[in-house]
Amino acid sequence: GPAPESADVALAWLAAHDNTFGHFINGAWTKPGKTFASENPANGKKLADVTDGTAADVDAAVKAARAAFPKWSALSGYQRGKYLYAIARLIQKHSRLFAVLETMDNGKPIRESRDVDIPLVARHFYHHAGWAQHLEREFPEHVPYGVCGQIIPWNFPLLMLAWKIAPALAAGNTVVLKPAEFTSLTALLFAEICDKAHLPKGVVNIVTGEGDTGAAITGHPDIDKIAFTGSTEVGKIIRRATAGTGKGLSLELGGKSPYIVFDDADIDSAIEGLVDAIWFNQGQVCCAGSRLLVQESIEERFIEKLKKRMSTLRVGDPLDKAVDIGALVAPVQVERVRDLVKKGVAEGGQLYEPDIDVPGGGCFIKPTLITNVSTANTVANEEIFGPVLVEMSFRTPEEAVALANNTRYGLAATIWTENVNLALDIAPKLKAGVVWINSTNNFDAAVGFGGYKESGFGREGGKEGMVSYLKAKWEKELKPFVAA
Ligand code: TXE
Repeated sequence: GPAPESADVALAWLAAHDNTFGHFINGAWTKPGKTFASENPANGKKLADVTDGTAADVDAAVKAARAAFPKWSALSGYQRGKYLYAIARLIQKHSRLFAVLETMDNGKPIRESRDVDIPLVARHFYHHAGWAQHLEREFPEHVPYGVCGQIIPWNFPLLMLAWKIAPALAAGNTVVLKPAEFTSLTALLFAEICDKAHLPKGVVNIVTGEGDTGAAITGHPDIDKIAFTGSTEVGKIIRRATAGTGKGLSLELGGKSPYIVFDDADIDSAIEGLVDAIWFNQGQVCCAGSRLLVQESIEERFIEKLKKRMSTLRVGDPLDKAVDIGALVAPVQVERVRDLVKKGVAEGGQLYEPDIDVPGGGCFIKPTLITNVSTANTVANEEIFGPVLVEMSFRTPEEAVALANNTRYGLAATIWTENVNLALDIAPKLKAGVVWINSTNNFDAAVGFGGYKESGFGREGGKEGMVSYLKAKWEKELKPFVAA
């Protein structure tokens, strides 16, 4: 196969920073404080030391964002759009560095960071640059919130940053963003991109740290809106923490999304879709198709084919361009996934792991299938957030809908059938923010994404996502449009 992607470009960037980072506040790097290590989950090697943000660091970042807000929000949308275009172009220009750094920090295959994550990041900034220019016309009675506190997870580090920062900036807000502790590095590289784009200082502030740093953001009195993506557990903590305040709030939380295969489906396509649904990004995807529901009449044949396909998946070095499944983000996640699999087996599930090689010394887990599962089992209900698929069967479409909706979550759902009438009948009955028909894991900046039930509330992307960074406000006299 092709030679693995070289790590050099990322190692050189880290070395240029002495592998040690402070926060990016008010357009400048702070002196590193107490730090924690950021490791490559594929080999356990330390990549850098990252500062564990204190409440005082968060406060400094909020002050910078507050000070930058009046001028930034007073720019015309066209002027703000120009900065977003500049950021999008710079991300494309440095896409190789971003992709390699993301893969080393997170463990995801380079094919994914190169072909999915980073292009979608650029797309998100281009899309919102467009929105910025239309705001005065489309939402004349709206104003930005002010300072937004944004807390993101580690599964799509730079993409989740883009989902948060692009619409916030387009709308005229300023931000304090905290990346997840496992994956701070591309957010820090992004800070440099903001600088290169001549973004006014204080508009984007990046504060690194763990849960306490996040809590300092959600509890800060001078933040106007919180946007969070992460675990349902922390989402509930944040909802409680902000309940007694006037803060805006959007939550994008966990999922246990059904992947429904009817007996008339194109089986080969359904299996390829499933590979994408549950083994993309090692299954660490909030909308992963993690609950396979197969119509009973084809169950045996389908599972047999699926097992064959699983045995052709390649698990290994994420920088290897031929690898399908890389490393999970951190040892603690490997433990969490293994514990859930053990529970699944203890409760009667039947385990299948293909007989394939997996490298040692890193956070690798084989693609895993658990069959013979019932709705009462832990693995049928809890988000596993790993490369583990759980399977159940159904007889009728009504039963498929009931099983699909039998969850506290509701982020996504997939239907596989050649019968378009059936698909269009089922789709509206599924309680999920997005329903894919004969495709899966499709995203676009122009489409709002978010959940039902405990998967959270608010939408990101699309018009809904744009509106979520604006407050309705009626002013008698509208500001005239000022061209730059
Ligand atoms: O998430 P956390 P964890 C799920 C997934 C995974 C599990 C645990 O099932 O196995 O959560 O992952 C910050 N106040 N998802 O523990 O803790 C934290 O620093 C404010 C699904 O890593 O929710 C990080 O930046 N912030 C999910 C962010 O929250 C706090 C993606 C997310 O980490 C905080 C991630 C607090 N009290 C995990 N505590 C998805 N929906 O995609 C932590 N944080």
